[in-house]
Amino acid sequence: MRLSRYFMPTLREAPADAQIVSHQLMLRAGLIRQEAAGIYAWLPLGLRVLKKIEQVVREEMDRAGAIEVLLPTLQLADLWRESGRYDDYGDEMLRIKDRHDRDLLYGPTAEEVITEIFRAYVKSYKDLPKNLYNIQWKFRDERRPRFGVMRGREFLMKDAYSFDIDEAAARRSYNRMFLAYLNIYARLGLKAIPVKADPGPIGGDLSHEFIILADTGESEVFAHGDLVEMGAPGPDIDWDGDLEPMVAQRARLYAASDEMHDAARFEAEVPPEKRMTARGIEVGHIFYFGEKYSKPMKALVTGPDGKDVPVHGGSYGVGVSRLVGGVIEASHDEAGIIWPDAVAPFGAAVVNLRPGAADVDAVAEQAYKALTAAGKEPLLDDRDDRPGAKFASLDLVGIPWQLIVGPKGVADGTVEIKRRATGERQTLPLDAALKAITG
Ligand code: 5CA
Repeated sequence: MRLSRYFMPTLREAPADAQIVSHQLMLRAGLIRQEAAGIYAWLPLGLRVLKKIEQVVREEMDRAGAIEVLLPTLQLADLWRESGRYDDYGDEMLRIKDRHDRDLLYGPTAEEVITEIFRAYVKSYKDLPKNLYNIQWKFRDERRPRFGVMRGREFLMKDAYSFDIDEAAARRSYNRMFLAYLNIYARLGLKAIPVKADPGPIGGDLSHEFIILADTGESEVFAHGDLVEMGAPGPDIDWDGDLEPMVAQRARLYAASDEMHDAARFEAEVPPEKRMTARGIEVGHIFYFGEKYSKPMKALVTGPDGKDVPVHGGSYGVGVSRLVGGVIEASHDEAGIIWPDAVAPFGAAVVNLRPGAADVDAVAEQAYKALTAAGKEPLLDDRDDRPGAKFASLDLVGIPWQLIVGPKGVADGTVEIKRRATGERQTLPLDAALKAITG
């Protein structure tokens, strides 16, 4: 992408109402624009990051055996009347009438829709387990939308739904998601801890939130320090094998958010030097709720004994758009965003310090082509601007590498590279510079 033809509207200052650093930086770097309270347009750079995060989530879901679908944003109120949640959900639900006076709603989650699909097709235990997921916009008419994409009204969620013959099988599905979630956050460069949680309006009796540590987080967490150190299991575990030991190893360590915290247990179970109290951001939430939806909605399957039983369900959410803010909270400095390579909107920027000078243009073009061919998705900064302004905007938007081409270097046969995360600079011949960036 040539920056002179691109749309990257950066701002010198963040609007005064942006309270936390990720919100400020998302506005300044031109990732999003607020269109209404809690409702954002995703500008080109923000969209690229959102898509990258979405893709990481997709790959880890697929790896863990979940199957992607795309559900509608608008749902029939009648389905929610069947489950009994239509009246319970309250003011957070955006209710809509169509021209036939039918009640619709903008989905805040999709347990009912997916249960309706499941019951239409799946009739036998032999077709289980199944786990269907979608990455789709949701709407919750939050009382206090704030912190930008962290608590929006319209937001992008990955929601997966598992179906199993009994509780033991459902537990295996739950475990797959539990570990897949740890892998997702690790790939995004985040430290996430699973915390026992209150199932709230989703219902059920087994639930974990995944919380990334950040001072600006809305949740307070109390946890055993080892949980932070333990990290993710990695992609190469046997997803069809017994995952219980890996989950139990983590779940047995004390971790609770404020509403579930038990100070006496915390002190009894965690030695003083391991007691961690921190603020964090909830970036995922998983639930096992058994027959809560299948029973009222009659999603029955025939078991091995020929009897029909309600299927056992779980649901698993990741806040995809919230994660854009979460990654920034975890990775920035005073100059701006520092994207981890895995989610950077562009892998590198080729900075042409003298656009229009034929020899400089030629080297910049050559670097740009080579990085494109290597799959680095480079940005070519061919803007007619002061070098200082170019560097400042590229630092602000957080491109992981800058490859700087100027007249002096071109005369000497060298370019300069700069790593955004460390600020480290090196002057090298072009080939060596390209090698350093492409690894
Ligand atoms: N049906 C279940 C799982 S699919 C569910 O809706 N769970 S949830 O309510 O916990 O939402 C899942 C994730 O979506 C949360 O962990 C959070 O990361 C994200 N999320 C929830 N509300 C918002 C919001 N208002 N703005 C941004 N992200 C949100």
